[in-house]
Amino acid sequence: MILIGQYDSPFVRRVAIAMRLYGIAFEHRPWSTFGDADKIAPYNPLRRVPTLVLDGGEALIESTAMLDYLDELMGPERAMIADRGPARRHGLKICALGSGLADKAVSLIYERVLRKDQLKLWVERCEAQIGGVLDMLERERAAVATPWWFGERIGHADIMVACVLRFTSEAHPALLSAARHPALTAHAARCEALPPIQEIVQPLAPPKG
Ligand SMILES: N[C@@H](CCC(=O)N[C@@H](CS)C(=O)NCC(=O)O)C(=O)O
Repeated sequence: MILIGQYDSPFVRRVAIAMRLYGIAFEHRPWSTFGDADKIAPYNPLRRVPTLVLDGGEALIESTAMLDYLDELMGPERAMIADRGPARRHGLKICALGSGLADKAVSLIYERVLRKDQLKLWVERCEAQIGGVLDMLERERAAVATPWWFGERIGHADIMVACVLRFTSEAHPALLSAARHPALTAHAARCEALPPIQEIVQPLAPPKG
């Protein structure tokens, strides 16, 4: 399999970390969304990353669809999310909050670096959405007594939240703080201490306007 995209993307990183934790080998093509858009386009006309090219040539888009495929390969015992019921719905909700937060953090960085005059209405909306999700995730994580969000094993929710926390802290440091988000700060530290997660990392390099 070929994973296209750079590890400063929280979406690319969550997929790469899952593949590493599952022990699935892959070729990494660290193409940039803007600089290498023409290389990405034949696989994904959205020119977005991650794009995952399967061994038969089929290209998957959307990180959630990639994890769904990887989970199917692994089977329900090894999958890093419950296979049904309330635990699955809750796991998907935490993942959706994390990936939605990443969407807004990415939008906001594009607004800041690509637009000459930022649109105040959009900046304030993104900041309110980011702040609201961080506060909800903080409450949710603080209420969990187990080492990981859903028990004794790391899961997709843990990884998604860790990836978006790193991205947000690099892209918008004023929006995230240990004082306001202590449980999330501890969560990020626990995840980032794991060797496979430490190895899959890249400092943020936003596009230039
Ligand atoms: N929902 C998508 C989001 C992917 C995404 O937004 N990727 C960003 C990089 S972090 C991208 O490709 N941006 C370029 C663009 O939107 O044109 C997923 O989960 O894979």
